[in-house]
Formats: sequence, C-alpha cells, structure tokens
Amino acid sequence: MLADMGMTRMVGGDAPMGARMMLDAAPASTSAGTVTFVASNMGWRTHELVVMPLSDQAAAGRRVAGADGRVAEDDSLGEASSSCAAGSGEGIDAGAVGWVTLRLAPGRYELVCNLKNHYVNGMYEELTIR
Ligand SMILES: [Cu+2]
Repeated sequence: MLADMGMTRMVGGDAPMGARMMLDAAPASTSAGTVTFVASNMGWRTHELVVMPLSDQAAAGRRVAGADGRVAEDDSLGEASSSCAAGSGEGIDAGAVGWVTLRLAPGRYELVCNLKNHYVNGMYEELTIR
C-alpha cells in the first residue's frame, strides 16, 4: 500500500521534505520464487514501488538520496510504476494500482517509492523472502 498521511491536500508539484507518506507491505515476508507485487496507491500523490536487494549489513531506510531527492536505483530488480498496468511507467496515479511479477531468491529486499523526496519521507519497507 502506498499512501499519503494527513488531510492537507497540496497543489501539485513535488512533495516537500517532511511530508508524511507511507509504504506498507503485507505480508512482510513470503516464499522465494515468483512473487507478484500489487501496489495500491491509497494516497493522493502519484507513487511507485521499486524492488531492490538489501545487503546483510544494510537496514531499510538508510539509503542516501541525491540532490534530486531520489536514491540510486542501479540495483533495481523491477518496479510497479504504471497505472492499471504491469511494470514501469510514469507512476501509479492516486486510487490506481500497478503491479509487477519478479522471480526472487531468498534474502532481504527493500521496497521503495523513489519519486522526489518520497524515500526520505518514509516510503520504504523491508521485505523478507524465505
Ligand atoms: Cu511515493
């Protein structure tokens, strides 16, 4: 689930630092193999879901965003960022879902929304693949 918290509806544009947002994965763990992510945007901003590996030493939420307000996506395994469609696109519109199916090995992963400032505003979640 991708969401914005608070009742204040901003007028377009990029999210400011400090805006409250969330990315919640349910369940927080699942079995290795073919995994389908269905990202439901319950918020009012556009969001996305990017799947990245998390190394043994790393903790979710510790990636450092660049000047553009985004974290590096070089190790992205795939993403759901298209409204009512699979795979990557221009983002998932408010009220819409996007999805992506990946083959994942056992390990730890970090789910991220990497639109400007969304990661630093809390849009990350750890996912364990058993
Ligand atoms: Cu977002």
